[in-house]
Amino acid sequence: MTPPMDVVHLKSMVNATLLNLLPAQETSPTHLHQAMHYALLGSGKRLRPLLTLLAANVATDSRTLRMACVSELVHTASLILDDLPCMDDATMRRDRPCTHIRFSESTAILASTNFLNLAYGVIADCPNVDASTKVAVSAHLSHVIGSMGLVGGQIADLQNQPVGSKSAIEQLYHQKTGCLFEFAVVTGARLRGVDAEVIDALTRFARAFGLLFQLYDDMLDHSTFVQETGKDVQQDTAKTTLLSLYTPEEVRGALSNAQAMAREQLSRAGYDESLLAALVEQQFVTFNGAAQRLGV
Ligand code: GRG
Repeated sequence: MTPPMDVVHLKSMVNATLLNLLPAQETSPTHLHQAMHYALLGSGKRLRPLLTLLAANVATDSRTLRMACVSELVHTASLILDDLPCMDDATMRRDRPCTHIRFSESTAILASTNFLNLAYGVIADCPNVDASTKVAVSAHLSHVIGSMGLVGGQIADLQNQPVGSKSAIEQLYHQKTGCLFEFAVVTGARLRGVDAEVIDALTRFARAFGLLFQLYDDMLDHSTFVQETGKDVQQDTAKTTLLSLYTPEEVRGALSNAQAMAREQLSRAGYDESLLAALVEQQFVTFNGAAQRLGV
């Protein structure tokens, strides 16, 4: 019997696929391709591709691996832009200087643009995926990147206007983080050919998981975590975040409600005993540990 595939092994398959999707560094324009290798192949956790593979029931065929990498290409594009001087003005990302610092701002912007272009190309060229699935995945991705998704979340974040309600900031977190998780899990499920009920449950799961992950990211921004992030901390001290808006009891409540919601929806989607559920539980341990260290 084949032993169950572990997450470390899946991550190495994702890394190999990502490398394969890029033009070689020696291919002209070399400066751009070197910047793309640098930004993409650093120390990322590859959480989004892993979610796709696990939602596809640990499928590791070429089409699932390629589709799983789409979210990582988009995520990397967003990190490059987020770090620019005109945005968060960061210096470190994935344990090394940001792409615009190691290369140049113009190269970083072009590398990011080319990652988005590549993402749509990977979907269009993916073998053994029917045209209707490709259209559905592309339309979903367009929504996730656009003004109701990452771009919209980022502009709201940069404008940093007073956030009126907790639900408004939760919506912002969904746009900045949750919607790409949603894309990742739903894409995995689409490749399995699941029904609308499963897609709906996974969409709700991803909203809860995205909220938890963004809350965790806010915690990492605290100086306590400077050694473990591989990126700049205290970037958000002047911004409204759930941590600044919530009392410690409310943060604990939000963590526990979102975990309960994520578990419930994974179970509704039929993933109770799956490696996806195990990965999610492992993430919860990390989130709760960070909350404990911050004293919330
Ligand atoms: C056009 C794609 C595109 C985006 C434009 C710049 C921008 C709009 C959005 C940025 C949104 C952003 C940076 C959200 C934060 C997401 C987040 C929690 C990042 C950290 O993710 P990890 O911890 O990072 O998974 P690694 O490095 O492990 O992949």
